[in-house]
Amino acid sequence: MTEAPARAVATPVSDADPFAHEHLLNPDPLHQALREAGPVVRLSRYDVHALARYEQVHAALVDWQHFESGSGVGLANFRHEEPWRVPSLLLEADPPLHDAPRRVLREILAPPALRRLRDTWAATADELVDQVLEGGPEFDAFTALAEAFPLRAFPDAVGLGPDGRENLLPYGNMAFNAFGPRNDLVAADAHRAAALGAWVNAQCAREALTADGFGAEIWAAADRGELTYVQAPLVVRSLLSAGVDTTVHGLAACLYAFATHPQEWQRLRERPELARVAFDEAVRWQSPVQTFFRTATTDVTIAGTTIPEGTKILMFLGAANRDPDRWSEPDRFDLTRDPSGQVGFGMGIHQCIGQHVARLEAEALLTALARRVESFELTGAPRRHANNTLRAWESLPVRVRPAA
Ligand code: OVV
Repeated sequence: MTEAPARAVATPVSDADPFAHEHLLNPDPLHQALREAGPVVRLSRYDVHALARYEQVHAALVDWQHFESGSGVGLANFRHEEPWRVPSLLLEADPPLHDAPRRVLREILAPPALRRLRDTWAATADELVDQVLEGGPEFDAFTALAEAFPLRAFPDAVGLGPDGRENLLPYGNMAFNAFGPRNDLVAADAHRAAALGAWVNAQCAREALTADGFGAEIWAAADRGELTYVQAPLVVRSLLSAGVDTTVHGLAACLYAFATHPQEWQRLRERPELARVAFDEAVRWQSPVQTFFRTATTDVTIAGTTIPEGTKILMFLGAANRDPDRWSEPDRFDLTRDPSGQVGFGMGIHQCIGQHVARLEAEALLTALARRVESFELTGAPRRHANNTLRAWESLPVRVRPAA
């Protein structure tokens, strides 16, 4: 995607702070302004370049040679700043170091390997939905479903022990805040960062994991020589870092979408096999992971703007996923569209490796709900949760009409 800097252009500059609460809680207006400003915008507040159009975000995601991850995928540049934890072998690594961990985890989380979970998770979802509905028609769909279901399904699949699971969501929230600037959101968790980190690291040890989960399979790959024994616990850590909050807010995006689009809910009830497309469309529409950074490995010219070697580029996945040049009526949640190509899971060599796990969770929960819930609606204003990276939720109050 790099080009000769033949026609230098005046790069638009924005002094907006994308990590201010105002924009985190309601990102669409800023996304639109950045898309319209140009293909590359300099963010003066952080002295980084930003991409908000689909074409440039996609191009940067697939060009790992020019846009590296090894210097960190947050604002912090690991060339100059100490990372807050040992860097991830998957997220914060480039080929060739990235290759072995990626290959190992891809096999473990591939659709054929997940088949054994399908019936278990369907039963877990049925049981959860029954329990919630027994409590009456009004509940908070965020806590009762979007948070509760992944917490019942995923930690068991990894093979975590029973104790301390309440640390998973706070740790993920902290990890996703850490990609942003050291603002108030990072400061709010500083007092427990060490304790949460120590708990997560302890769960990555072979002895802490059951013999039949993803964690044990990662350690077995080390036994086969596909990973070192130093790498294995860090790959387990990736599951615990990226695997819970993402699915929680992705499922919340689905529930919010359906609560506000009753015709689409009817469509899903008639054709529950649409559950997976519905999840992908919700991920496009809300983009639970809003942003990631890359670092330029050389001077890179995009649409006439030269981004200097060694500097950070902020990719607005959420803005790309609503770019009107790529999507018709991008602000509409629409089960008849083909959401493939959306960049909510990224694209290229770092594309979300857990996406099949997430889709399976969504399929289980949405089909369980589709059988039992004729319609549902919001009973109050949903509440967002501010996070430097996640488009996150705090509350989704709903009332359901149970199916006959
Ligand atoms: C928070 C996060 C997102 C994606 C990947 C990872 C962490 C990782 O640790 O690999």
